[in-house]
Amino acid sequence: MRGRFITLEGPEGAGKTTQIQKIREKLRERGVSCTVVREPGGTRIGDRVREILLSPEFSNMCQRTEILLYASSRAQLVEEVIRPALERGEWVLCDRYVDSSLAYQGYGAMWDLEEVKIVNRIATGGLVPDRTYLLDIPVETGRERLRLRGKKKDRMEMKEKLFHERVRQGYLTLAEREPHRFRVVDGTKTPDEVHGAIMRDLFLWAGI
Ligand code: T5A
Repeated sequence: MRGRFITLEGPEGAGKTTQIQKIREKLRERGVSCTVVREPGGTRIGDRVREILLSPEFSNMCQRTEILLYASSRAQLVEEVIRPALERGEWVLCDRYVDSSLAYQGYGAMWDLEEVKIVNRIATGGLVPDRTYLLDIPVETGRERLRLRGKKKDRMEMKEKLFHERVRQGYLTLAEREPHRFRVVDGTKTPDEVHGAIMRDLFLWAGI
């Protein structure tokens, strides 16, 4: 039986990485084997593309290049990791996927949403997640978390606050349009509370 494809989405510092680790542990306890990946990256080619995409050195990157680079990293990840894992019957937990391109390049950078969708349909061969958790937090909360973490800002994090506000609203719009796939979770709660909310839904949905 084909595995299940779960994605986590959200603005900067929403807690996706933190939650994915917790979900993996909980699923392991239930005997479900998982492959965990993150975007951009997750393959040798994708990791190189990630360096280009996030380096502040390339502040002059044009919008088409950005859309295509995110999609190319994704194409490699789907082909090399995600599809094979699903075909082996594993669950795949993916930290960002096509919805990130729709939210950031579509809503954030205000590129034509249909064009972003077309490019990504080509990149993924039409592979859509079975379930998507949107961790919703205010832009300022996410920024504060990243500031406390103390890592240098990457090219995307350096974008203006208004850009990130559009990303957040864009995500909420995407979730509204596909209520059967998306679950919106309040990302401002403690990590354990967020985890509890995700697992309650996930167990119910998956019937395990
Ligand atoms: N991008 C990506 C696009 O523009 N288009 C695309 O198609 C794709 C795929 C990726 C960048 O690329 C953009 C989006 C991004 O700007 P990244 O470094 O992978 O760059 O960035 P993020 O995915 O945003 O990862 P972050 O690490 O910044 O955020 P996470 O994973 O959401 O958050 P996490 O778990 O690392 O937590 C951040 C901090 O907050 C704390 C953690 O301990 C950590 O210090 N934290 C909490 N604190 C309080 N309460 C909670 N509930 C907390 N949860 C976590």
